[in-house]
Formats: sequence, C-alpha cells, structure tokens
Amino acid sequence: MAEHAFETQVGIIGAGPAGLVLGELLADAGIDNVVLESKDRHYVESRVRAGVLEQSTVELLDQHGLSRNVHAHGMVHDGIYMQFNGERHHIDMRRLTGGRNITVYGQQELVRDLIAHRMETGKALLFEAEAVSISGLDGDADPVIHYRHSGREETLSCRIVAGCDGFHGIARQSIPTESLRTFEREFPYAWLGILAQVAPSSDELVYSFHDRGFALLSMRSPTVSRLYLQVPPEESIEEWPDERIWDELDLRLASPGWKLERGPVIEKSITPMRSFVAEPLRHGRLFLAGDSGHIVPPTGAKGLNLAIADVKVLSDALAAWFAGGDERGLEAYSETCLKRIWNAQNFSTSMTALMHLDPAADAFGLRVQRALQRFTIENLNAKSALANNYVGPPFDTPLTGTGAP
Ligand code: RFL
Ligand code: PHB
Repeated sequence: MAEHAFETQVGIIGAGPAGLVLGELLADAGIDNVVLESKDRHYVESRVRAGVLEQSTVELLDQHGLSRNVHAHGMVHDGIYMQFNGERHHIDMRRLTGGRNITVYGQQELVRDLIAHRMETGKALLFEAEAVSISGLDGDADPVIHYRHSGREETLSCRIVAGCDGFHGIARQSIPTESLRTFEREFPYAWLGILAQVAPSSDELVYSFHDRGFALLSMRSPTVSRLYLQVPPEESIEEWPDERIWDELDLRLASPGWKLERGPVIEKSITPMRSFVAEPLRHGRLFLAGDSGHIVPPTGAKGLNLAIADVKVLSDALAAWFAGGDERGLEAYSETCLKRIWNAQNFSTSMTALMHLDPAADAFGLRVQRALQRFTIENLNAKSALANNYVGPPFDTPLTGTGAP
C-alpha cells in the first residue's frame, strides 16, 4: 500500500535532456509536471556524454530562456574536418547549408543548467526517485507511476506519462510487447572516449578514418578536449593506459604539419555502439521521448538533438490537448517524430559506415569504402547532403529526403 499519493498533469520519468527540457516547455505552456530521477543530482550532472547541439536545439533553448550558458561558454562551429588516411578536408557547413551552424557544448553542462533553472524556479524534481512500474495504461482512468523514494513506495497519478528514462528505463518496458515493434542493430566496435585537460588541437571537430580505425577530436572548452577511438566491442578500459590512448590518437589523427597536444586525462570510458528504434512511441497515455524510444550511433552527433526534437513535438501536442482536448497532435506524435528519427538513423548509419574500419571488411569492401570517402569530399551534392544532415533540419521543416551523407 502506498504511503503517499501525489498528482500532476504530466509525470516525467528521467532527468536527462529529454525530461528536463520537456518539463520547461510544459511549464511555459502552463502545464504542471513532476520529474522523477532515479540517480542522485551529482551522478546526473557528472555523466559525460554528447557535445554537439544543432542550431534548432539552441534556438529552442533560446525561446525558453535556457541558453545563457550555451552562448557564454558554447563554441559555435561553422564546419568540421573529415580526414581519410592523413588527408584532412574541411566541410564548410555554413556555406553548404545557407548559413547554419552547430554549437559544441557538453550535455553534462546543459543538464547542469537545466537542473539549476528548475530548482531556481521551484518546479518539482525528485532525485533518487526510481520509477518501478506504471499502472492504468490500458483503461480510461489516469495512469499512475509507482516509484521508490527515500526507502518508501510512492505513487504519482497523472493525466499523461512521459517516458524520458533513457534506453534502460522502465517506460518502454511497460508497453506490452505485442503493442511495440523494435528495430535494432549492433555494431562490431565501441568508442573509447576521454576528457583531457588540454586546449583542443583543432579549431573544429576532426572525424578521422584510418587503417587502424576511427578517431574523433572534439572539445568541451578552450582548455578541455574530448577525444574518441574506435575499439573492439568487448575491449576493457584496463587495456588502455593514458599513454597508449595518446599514442593511438597520434597515429589515427596524424596529418602533415599538425600536432596533437597531450594533457592529463580526467575521464575515460568505453561505450558500445547501437542503433535502436521502438514503434510506435506511444501507448495510450504513455509517450516515449529521447533514448527511451531510440538510440543512434554517436558518429552523427544526433542522440541529444533527437531527444530535444521529440519533446518539442510532444509539448506542442500536449499544450493543444490540455487547452481544449485537441487530440490531433498526440495522435500524430509518433509518426512525426519517427520521420526525423529514421532520417537520423540513416545519416548516423551512413556516417558510421563511412568512418569506421569494419573488422569483417575484405579488400573489396575497403576499396568501395575508400571510393565513397572520395565521393563525399569531391562531389558537391554529397558534401552538401552531409553538411545539411549534420547541422540538422529546422524544427518546423517537413522532413523529406534520404538522410544519406
Ligand atoms: P538520458 O540522458 O539517458 O536520460 C535518462 C534519464 O532517466 C533516468 N532513469 C530513470 N529515472 C527514474 N526512474 C527510472 N526507472 C529511470 N531509469 C532511468 C536516468 O538516470 C537518466 O538520468 O536520456 P535522454 O534524456 O533521452 O537523452 C539522450 C542523450 O543522453 C543521448 O541521446 C546522447 O547522449 C547521445 N550522444 C550524443 N548525442 C548528440 O546529440 N550529440 C553527440 O555528440 C552525442 N555524443 C552520445 C554521444 C552518447 C554517448 N554515450 C555515452 C551513449 C557520445 C557518447 C559517448
Ligand atoms: C562529443 O563532443 O562528445 C561528440 C562530438 C561529435 C560526435 C560525438 C560526440 O559525433
């Protein structure tokens, strides 16, 4: 028997980018919401993850007064470098997209900003509140989130549940398997990522294909670099002392006349790569948003941006529904989001195949990959498709096209 029963209009499970941004958008539309987060505040604010914000993501944060630090500390980039076996090519995204750009700003910093804002504005956010189940999803009554907080079993009754609890959360698992179709792909490699206390050695991101595997140079600030290496999926981080990581980055990022600066490694971890989509993203009054409904490999830098695109669509639909019972937005939610999601899957899959060394590739496959790399750099349409996919479509654009780089 629950000791406490709370109520709200929208119960949001998860205080990642999806849940926190949704909470703000709903509050701005006058919709009451509560965010439940299973981890503690320090853990959530310390998790090192994505780093690239699409222009539309930044614009949405602007519209809701959430971007002060993004503009103060984020780094606006007009292009990226693509490197193939030592030859570095510049992709001028600004020119190829009619003036659009990206902002490099850590997800960790964004989450910290959003939590601080939520606290300052007195909206409900419970840490160490783990949702364990959702009941009432199949009837006409309001659904109830059952969660554990401070050793007690609690309930949150809501008109709508937003499942923003990431890939391993309970929201998607609460949907009967016969009501959900899932699509999945695992890749035969993982990313080893480090944060290092050293000024970035490049003004823009460097995506590098090398015979030894993929490497990426990214950054977090003028004094902190973020770097990644393709490694086998079963690799253990113990196999990679800092010196070995720098030596490997040196080899894979090497380019004539350019030097990679080294510095103290302050964080390192290995992340498996996976693609995943659940369809539909709705079951009755439960809506999935962000990683709970879909995962992309990080090569296209789309995961965080897709999460924010989902909650923009969801908050608009909920505003219309709460205002006057207009169901149309909610009915279209899954289909609207899935268009952007599958475009991003296409782009992320293509970028991943273009840039990684496939351990199973034969000599023929490697020649074909090299031809595709050359085509991407030499053909203006291919380069332009890559740039437009990378910066991402504006939120109000109908999504068409193939999404291929
Ligand atoms: P999150 O961030 O996983 O947040 C989900 C939250 O839900 C909580 N939770 C629960 N809370 C209550 N009850 C439960 N039962 C719960 N179960 C889980 C979790 O503790 C967590 O706080 O999902 P969200 O909000 O959908 O955000 C998605 C993004 O985090 C993710 O897509 C990106 O990080 C992916 N990604 C990248 N995306 C980009 O757009 N650009 C990038 O450059 C980029 N780089 C990356 C990435 C992801 C990476 N990793 C580690 C997977 C680089 C890496 C290495
Ligand atoms: C990052 O800075 O963490 C980052 C940048 C680009 C990616 C993935 C991750 O494609």
